Amino acid sequence: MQGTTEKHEFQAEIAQLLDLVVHSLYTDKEIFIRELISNAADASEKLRFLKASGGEISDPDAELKITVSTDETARTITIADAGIGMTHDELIGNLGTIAHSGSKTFLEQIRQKAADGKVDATLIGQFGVGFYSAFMVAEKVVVFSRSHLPGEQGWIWTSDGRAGYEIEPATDLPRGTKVVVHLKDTEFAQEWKVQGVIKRYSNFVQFPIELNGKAVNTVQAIWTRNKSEVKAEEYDEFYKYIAHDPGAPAYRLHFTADAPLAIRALLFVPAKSTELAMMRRDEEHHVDLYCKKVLIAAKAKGLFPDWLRFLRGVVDSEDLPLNISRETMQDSALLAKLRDVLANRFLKFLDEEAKADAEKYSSFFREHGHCLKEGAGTEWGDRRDAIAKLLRFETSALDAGKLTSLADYTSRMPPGQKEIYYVSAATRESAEASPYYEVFREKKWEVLFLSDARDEYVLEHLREFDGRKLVSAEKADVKLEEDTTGLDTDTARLLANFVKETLGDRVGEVRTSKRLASSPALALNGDSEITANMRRMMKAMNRDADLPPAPKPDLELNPGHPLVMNLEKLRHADPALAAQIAEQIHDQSLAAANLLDDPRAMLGRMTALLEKLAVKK
Ligand code: FE6
Repeated sequence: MQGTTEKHEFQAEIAQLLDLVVHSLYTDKEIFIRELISNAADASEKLRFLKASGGEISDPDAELKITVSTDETARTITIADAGIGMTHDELIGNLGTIAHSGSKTFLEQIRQKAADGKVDATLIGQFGVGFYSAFMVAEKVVVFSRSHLPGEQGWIWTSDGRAGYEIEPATDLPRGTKVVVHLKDTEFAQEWKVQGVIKRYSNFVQFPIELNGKAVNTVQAIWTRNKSEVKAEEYDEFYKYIAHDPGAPAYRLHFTADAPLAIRALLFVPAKSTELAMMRRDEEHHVDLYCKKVLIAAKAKGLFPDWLRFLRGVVDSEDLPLNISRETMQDSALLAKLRDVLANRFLKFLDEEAKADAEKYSSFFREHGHCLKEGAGTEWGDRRDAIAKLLRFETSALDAGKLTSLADYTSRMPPGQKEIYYVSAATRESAEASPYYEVFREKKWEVLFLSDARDEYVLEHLREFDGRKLVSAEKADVKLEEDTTGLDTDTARLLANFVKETLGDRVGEVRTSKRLASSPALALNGDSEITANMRRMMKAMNRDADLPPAPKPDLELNPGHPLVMNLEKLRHADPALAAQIAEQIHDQSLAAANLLDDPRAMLGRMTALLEKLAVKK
């Protein structure tokens, strides 16, 4: 056999990853057992499926069980399965390249955390690279594997996790994979220790697990059991097992249905959003689809709408054909029905949870709300209305950090208020300081503060809630009570004419306002279709070329403001200075509305005005 041994080097990223695994992962070293058993279970699950759907496999009678053996004197732990096994190329491909989409992100994350000194070994399983975790405890790992494909021979893969790996052919291997971990110390070569580790979660593994010849688990799919017979800890352990999440889930929904489809589902919402942590969209789904306990599709796309991609769990339906493929997953009518039932059931569940514990629901929404917003922005009809009820926003009526539903907002509306108002701004502070908010603060009408870029899209898509229009404060036609202390209507009109003449076509219309309290003037986006914030977002995404040019904003003067009242006198006494002040008021209003692109002219003029002021005193 000597001459047939091939030597391979690890790809640079893999070498780095292994280095991090060996030197930075120190807590929870035992998870490597869980990861290797999980790989064995996945491989067995795939084989069971192939068998059930009539595929050709070698050793068709080999029993699908997972055997673990420990040897204290040899200092080894061995995990073997009769799953689909790996070919020569798969053995090389699996560990030789970082083709897996998550691996690069994983590497970045783990590097970052290693620098902060807080690497959690469970990270590794979350990215589907659990096999590497063996190198936390191993001085050498030997993998024996033979693929289920008829005619394939066996292979032996050996590595110390440093120099690279060797691969050589083997004769007489049974179908499946055997991983022999040569340990650095004896801890995981001790039977009682390993037994404790396996016991904790092995009841969720769908295959018998034997440790040194003795059965350790009772195989019964947790989702097929009666709800009243499953303990909360068992659910939590199952969640940790399938989600590779060390923490408990935020929500759990275990339900069965008989009509229109026979369904048993066990769904979880993670307490923490992986999307927020990774700062990127998760393109995968994480719910597995079973038919009578046989896995039909892992991470099944099309089982839930994309905006429910944060869900973890399993769905089992007797009504599905076993041979449903990835393609038919997308367009089968049965799947569409299933997807409908599941999404509606989950929305109903969320609605109940939101009513039962609003605080808890708010923390859920902070983590996963962006997904629901995506749903509200893409769905139509009843589904969209159901999601709209589940949205939460910051609002002027509640303290910072507290969230309201649209239903609670409408219940607080005073009799004269007919619409739901919102202000979009990057922060709550700038929303509160917005000139558009002024009239609402004076009237004590509630305004939603939208700080998430998505919110405005969502509310535009919704258009109304419970029969009430959703209106941007920028476009709202809301007036204050008549004020008799300011300029009279005719004088105010003359002043407005003067300002319009001064500004020329730098401004749209200039008129008197009935909605201002403390600002001298307000710039109003004259665009009836697109809010200023929307325009900024489009610009940020380089999509502003698609938009019609923005019309010049209108200017509304506050006839009761001392500066405006004095300006009226000044335009007779010193027209040049009055013009300068009018220009300054205009620029300041634009700045307050976040519509001023270039502040330089304003700053120059400001300096000139201050100079005059300094001379006078
Ligand atoms: C993980 C070893 C590379 C199968 N069965 C089992 N483990 C599997 C696969 N893995 N990938 C496929 C893995 C190794 C190497 C990857 Br080298 F176990 N048990 Cl089919």
